[in-house]
Amino acid sequence: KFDAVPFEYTERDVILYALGVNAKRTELSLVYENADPFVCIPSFAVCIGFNSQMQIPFGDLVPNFNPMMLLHGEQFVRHIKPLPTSGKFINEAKIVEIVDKGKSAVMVVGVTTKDATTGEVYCENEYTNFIRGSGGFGGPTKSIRSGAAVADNQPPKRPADLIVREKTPDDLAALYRLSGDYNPLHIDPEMAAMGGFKVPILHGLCSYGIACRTILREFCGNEPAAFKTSKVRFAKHFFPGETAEIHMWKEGTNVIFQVKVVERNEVVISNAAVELQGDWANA
Ligand code: HDC
Repeated sequence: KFDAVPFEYTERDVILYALGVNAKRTELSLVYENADPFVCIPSFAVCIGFNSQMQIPFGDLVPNFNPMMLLHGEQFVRHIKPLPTSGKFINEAKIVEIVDKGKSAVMVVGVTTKDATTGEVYCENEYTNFIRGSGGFGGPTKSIRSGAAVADNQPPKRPADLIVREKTPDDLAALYRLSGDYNPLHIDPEMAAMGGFKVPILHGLCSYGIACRTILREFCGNEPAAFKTSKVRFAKHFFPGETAEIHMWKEGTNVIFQVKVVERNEVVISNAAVELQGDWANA
């Protein structure tokens, strides 16, 4: 366990996040504070918890740590209460597990977000950091996690129930950084080259946010309380400017989904689902 880290945000941050996950000016509920309703996209939960990871001494916990070799591997969020459009929270971080994958290390950081005044829990994040070149330290080779956080979420055999295409702007990673992940991998060509990429790549959490924004609109009528959990695996990198194609299947209370990059015909998000609750789960 690490120190509790406060996090405060305003309506401006909620709008900036929506624009950072490619919301359009016409999506008034997401980008206009006077809209009725004006809502916070549930996936903003990942931004609230993100900075409490910074206190973790990655270099003391795995060998040969190089921050440019760290990629976001997976994300899980338990959406416990809908996020307000402004608020003051406290984040408590802990290491959930560190798995030794031979060449790489997989470090899962859990963050619980509580209202700063009432102590009520609003969301729980699990950030899976995939650290290339930091494996082989003799740690456990298999995860001990279970449940929705590690669910396989294989798409059914039938064609997707819905496919939405969305071109991303070249500048999307530059904009998404302002929601709190200032990792140079997403803006600095020299740092991206150190990480093995020809140009800076998009934040995994930005492509996750694009998918969550789409599912919120298409399956939940923009009602944030519909989200119960969300989980994704970042299977391949995504370059800003490419076109996301989001394939969605309603299966029971889940929306199983995949994100493909059209230009390279690559699946960049796999093993992914948003679990719905309330009326939206049975719709
Ligand atoms: O899947 C590969 C890949 O490149 N994925 C894309 C990664 C990506 O683009 N992520 C988003 C952008 S990076 C980002 O946003 C960083 C952000 O800024 C983070 C900030 C955090 C800051 C923290 C504070 C300082 C790759 C490279 C991840 C894996 O590919 P391979 O090495 O080829 O792995 P593979 O041989 O297929 O599998 C080996 C074992 O690893 C498991 N695995 C595979 N992909 C995984 C993964 N585990 C977690 N997440 C993934 N994405 C496999 O299951 C396999 O395990 P096992 O041997 O037990 O079966």
